[in-house]
Amino acid sequence: MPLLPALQDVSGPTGRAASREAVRFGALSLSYGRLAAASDALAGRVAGAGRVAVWATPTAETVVAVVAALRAGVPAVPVNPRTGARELAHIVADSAPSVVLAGAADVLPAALAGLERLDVDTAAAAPAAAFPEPSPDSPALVVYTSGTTGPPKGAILPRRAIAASLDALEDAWRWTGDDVLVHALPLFHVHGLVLGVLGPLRRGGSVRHLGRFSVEGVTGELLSGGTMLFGVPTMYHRLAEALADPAGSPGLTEALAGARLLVSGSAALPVRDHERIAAATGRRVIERYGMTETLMNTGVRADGEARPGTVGPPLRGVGLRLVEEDGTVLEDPAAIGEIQVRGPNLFTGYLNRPDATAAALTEDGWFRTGDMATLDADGYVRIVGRKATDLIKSGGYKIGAGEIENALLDHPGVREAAVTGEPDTDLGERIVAWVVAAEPGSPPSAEDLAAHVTGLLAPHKRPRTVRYLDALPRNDLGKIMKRALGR
Ligand code: MCA
Ligand code: AMP
Repeated sequence: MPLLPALQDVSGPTGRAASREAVRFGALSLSYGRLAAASDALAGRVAGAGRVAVWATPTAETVVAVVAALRAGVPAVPVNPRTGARELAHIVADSAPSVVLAGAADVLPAALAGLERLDVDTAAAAPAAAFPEPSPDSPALVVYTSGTTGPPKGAILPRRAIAASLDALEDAWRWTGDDVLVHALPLFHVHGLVLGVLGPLRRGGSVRHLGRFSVEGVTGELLSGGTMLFGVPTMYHRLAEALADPAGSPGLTEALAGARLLVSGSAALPVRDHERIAAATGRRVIERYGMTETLMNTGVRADGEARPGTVGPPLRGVGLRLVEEDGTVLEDPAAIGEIQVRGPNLFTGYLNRPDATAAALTEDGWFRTGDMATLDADGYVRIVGRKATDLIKSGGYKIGAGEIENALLDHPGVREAAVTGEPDTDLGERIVAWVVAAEPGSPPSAEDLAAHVTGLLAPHKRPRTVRYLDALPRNDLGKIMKRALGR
């Protein structure tokens, strides 16, 4: 089966009728026929390119660009349009795209100026070209994801992983072409792009993207035909807050109560928000657990029990085990161990990083997630923490403390810096920078440091709190003792 069967043959027996809506962004709606035509027209132009960068704004242009690359069998590298100069330079140098795909009105930064630019036209008509389906093992996407230290790594996702993971979700959630997915997730990560766009397109269903998250937007789309909502816990927290103030959000209770599935992922959904939404709407949010490198590993089934604090059992085809520090597989499911996963949903490796790929996988192909968990008696996975304290999840984004520390140290007013995550009711974790100023009498302001990090890396990596110290706590070997920083 091709990766996107509904686009292969828009009017044939396997495809949806050409006039059926595929994607909607605000007032712009693309039918399957239009999406197939626009993406095939672009596919003809990118065919043969080594890799293409996609300027991944939350727009229909991004969908056309990614689908075109998939049709042409050219790996796409989705780029956060808010990426700062240093991170963008790294992504461009590392992934070496030959072309960048962007909307005609998009202004691209200097780091992309050396690439051929192709403007995406959502109204383009395709020449009648047939694209052979590429091999399942060929790379479809390269998605950049942060580690504890160093710049982000490009996870190579083959077509088979995307197909396997989306089909496992079809099985778990009874996801069909009749579903209308609503979300407001960014289109440069797995959650928003693979689950949130390729998911509906693989099923022949539709997606309505809000452009940016708002309680009113979610309410409106769910009340006008949306059947499923995907979001990160920060979004569900904001919905729970709005529910607590019914006068301020008319229709929200009915909207959430009427949805077929409310799904949360990318970080742990606080039990309190889960319970608040359940109490107000009678609906329980279900959680699924995944990673950029593994796509989806576990998920509560549509007909399963949405137990707060758990991410459900392994999805179809996914092997999951808990291991001790020394690699011993745990026999006692109630004991805490690191989650390892294996299956067709896995990436093939990090681009240009055989060292990191080898470190992430065991000899027999299990991926070391770094997530710590226990198992309930019926196999439900309960994530209890992370191995690395230097990884922060803020708003559902994974952020490495090391990359922020390096950026802070490049500020002339900073002599020493350490970054930690602190609990935050809205973001899950909040980035906190601990700074020793070069001139203690005139330290750089918190706003200045946030703008500095935003300019080099990305806005979601900026410190939300800055604390000034005379010296960082260090052990006898000179290593910063982050635990002494109040983590
Ligand atoms: C703020 N802004 C700035 C600055 N400060 N811009 C420039 N310079 C600055 N110094 C802008 C932001 O870009 C944004 O603009 C607005 O101000 C608010 O920013 P921020 O405070 O960061 O937004 P927020 O309110 O904290 O956002 C919450 C959020 C967001 C909407 C929940 O965190 C989000 O979209 N999270 C989703 C993360 C995600 O998809 N993760 C998936 C990866 P504007 O408002 O215009 O944008 S995990 C994954 O894929 C795995 C497989 C999985 O399991 O899912
Ligand atoms: P990323 O590298 O951005 O793909 O983030 C993957 C990480 O997000 C995982 O390793 C987990 O730590 C976390 N994660 C994703 N989904 C969940 C969930 N439902 N509950 C808890 N953590 C999650």
